[in-house]
Amino acid sequence: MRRSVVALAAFALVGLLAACGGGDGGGEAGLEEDTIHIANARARSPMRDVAAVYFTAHNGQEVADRLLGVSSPAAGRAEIHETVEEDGVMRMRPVEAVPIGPGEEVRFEPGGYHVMLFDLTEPLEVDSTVTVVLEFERAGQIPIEAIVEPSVPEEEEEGMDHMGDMATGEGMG
Ligand SMILES: [Cu+2]
Repeated sequence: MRRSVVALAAFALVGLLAACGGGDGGGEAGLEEDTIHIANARARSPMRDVAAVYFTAHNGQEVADRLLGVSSPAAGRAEIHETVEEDGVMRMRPVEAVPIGPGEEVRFEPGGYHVMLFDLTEPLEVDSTVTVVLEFERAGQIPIEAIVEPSVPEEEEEGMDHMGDMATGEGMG
C-alpha cells in the first residue's frame, strides 16, 4: 500500500473548505454526556477504492480516552492517519492511537488526523453515506455515518506547500 499512501498525500491536503450543513451523523441516540460525541462526519473519495473520512470528536467523559481503531463494512481495510510535514513536503502516515482529553475536542480534517478507507467494496456516491466504526478505549465502539462529499479536483497537486491557501479562485495567469 505504500504506493497508494504517496499518491494520496495530495488529496489529503486539499479541501479545507469545511462543509456546512451536515450536522452530526444523525442517530437515534440523544446527547449523552458520558461518551464521545461525533459531529460533522464526512468522506471524500477521489479514487474509486479509497476514501478519507473527517469528523470532530468531543469527549464528554470526565476521563481521557483514545481512539484505538477504525473499521468500515464498506472497506476492506481502514486506518487512522495523520498528515505531517517533513522538509516542506506533506505526507500521511498511520498512527496507532489518537488521545482525547476529558472535555476536549479533536478535529479530524484535511491536513491533520483522518481516517483512511482502503479497498472500498464499491465506489462511494456523493450525497450517500458510508458507515465507519470508531473504537475508543473507554467509550467503546461508536458507529458514524459519514456523508460523501464531492472530492476536490487534484489540480492542487502541484503546489503541495500551500497549506491553508485553498481558495477556489486561484490560478489565474
Ligand atoms: Cu491518509
